[in-house]
This record gives sequence, C-alpha cells and structure tokens, in this order.
Amino acid sequence: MAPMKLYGATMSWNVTRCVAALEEAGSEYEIVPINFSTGEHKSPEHLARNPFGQVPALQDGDLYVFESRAICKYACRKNKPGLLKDGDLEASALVDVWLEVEAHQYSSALSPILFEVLIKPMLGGACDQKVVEENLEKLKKVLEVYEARLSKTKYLAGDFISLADLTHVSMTLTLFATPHASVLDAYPHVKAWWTGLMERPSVQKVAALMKPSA
Ligand code: GS8
Repeated sequence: MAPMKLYGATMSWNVTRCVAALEEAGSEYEIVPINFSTGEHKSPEHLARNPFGQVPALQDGDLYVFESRAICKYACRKNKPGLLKDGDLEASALVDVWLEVEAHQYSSALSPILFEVLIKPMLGGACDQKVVEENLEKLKKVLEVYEARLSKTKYLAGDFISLADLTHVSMTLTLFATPHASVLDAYPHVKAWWTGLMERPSVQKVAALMKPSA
C-alpha cells in the first residue's frame, strides 16, 4: 500500500506532533509541504483535506484525517495500538487523561508563549511580554502537576511510553528554541522524563526535522 501522506510544513508544531506519533508507530508516510505564502492551505485541494484550511492533514488511500491529535491516534491504531493501550480499560483511560491534559493544560499555556516569542516577530509583530509572563505562570502551575505525577510514574500514563508522552514532543522542542526553556529546570522529574524522551529515535527525528536548516 502507498505510504500515507502528511500535509504541512515541519516548522509547525501541529505537524511535527504527528511526525512523533508516525515515527514511534513505525508508519510508512511521507511529508508533503504546504506553502502558506502562496495560500496553498486555503486552496480547494487542501480544503478537501482539511475544511478549516489548516495543517496538518493526513491522507491514507481514500481516507482524510485532520486535527493533529486525531492523526496521531490514527497512526497508533493502524501501526502500534499499544501506544494507546486500547483494550486495557484502566491503562487506556490514563492515556486519555494525559492526552487531554496535553491538549487543554500544557499546550494551552505553552502555545501563547511560543506564538508571542517565535511566530509574532516572524509576522512583523512585537512580542507581548505580558502575555508571555501570564502564560509562564500558568505553565508553572501545570508543571507542578506533571512533577507530582512523574515522581510516581516513569511516563505520564504509567510506567509505559504512550501517545500521551509523544504529543508533548513538538511543542516542548519548540520551547527550547525560546529563551524560556529554563522554566523546566525547577521540575527534576519533568526534566528526567524529557531527557528520556529525547533519547528515542522518533523524537530525534522530530528534532532534526524542526531545525530551520532541515
Ligand atoms: C490546529 C491546527 C493549526 O492551528 C490541530 O491540528 O491540532 N487544532 C489543530 N494549524 C496551523 C498551523 S501553524 O501551527 C494552521 O494551519 N494555520 C493556518 C490557518 O489557520 O489559516
């Protein structure tokens, strides 16, 4: 069967969130860049893949999937269902919990910081330091919860790697491209978890793809 196609440029953490899952799942896929500067994301071809005119989008034969976390789950279910613990009622519930935490706590604090520090200046705007400070405080409160959790278990959902760990990778790597990565220093168990994730070939692949020269 033809490899899946992941549409979107690898400078987007929403796209590389999927790459971490596709790589860890051992999926066969290729990345098809979408050019924002020509408005390709709003073209009829791309709107057929993602009706919101956003990246990422995944194509697998006749199937189109959008929303990065749904794409991640699809890759796991197709190629490495163990990353979701499907079939194990309790473990899969904890994977779900930490997937939600990533989406609604971690990323919702981190996203405005990354936007202000990295994206806005690229678009010709000025970084709003107040937004950064407010969200750093929010992030610290989230990290306190992570620290408590990771002092009890090796990974977020338990003593096993799951998609819930991997969905954190792209934004955390992006955090390291800002002057605020030291926010993690106060949380030794979070740092150890991150160091362990960084050793995984899937995460190294994402890190390499996110380098501006890649
Ligand atoms: C968000 C996608 C998104 O914001 C997901 O897939 O997780 N909840 C969705 N994509 C941005 C890329 S930048 O990171 C995008 O495509 N923006 C262009 C636009 O909204 O027009």
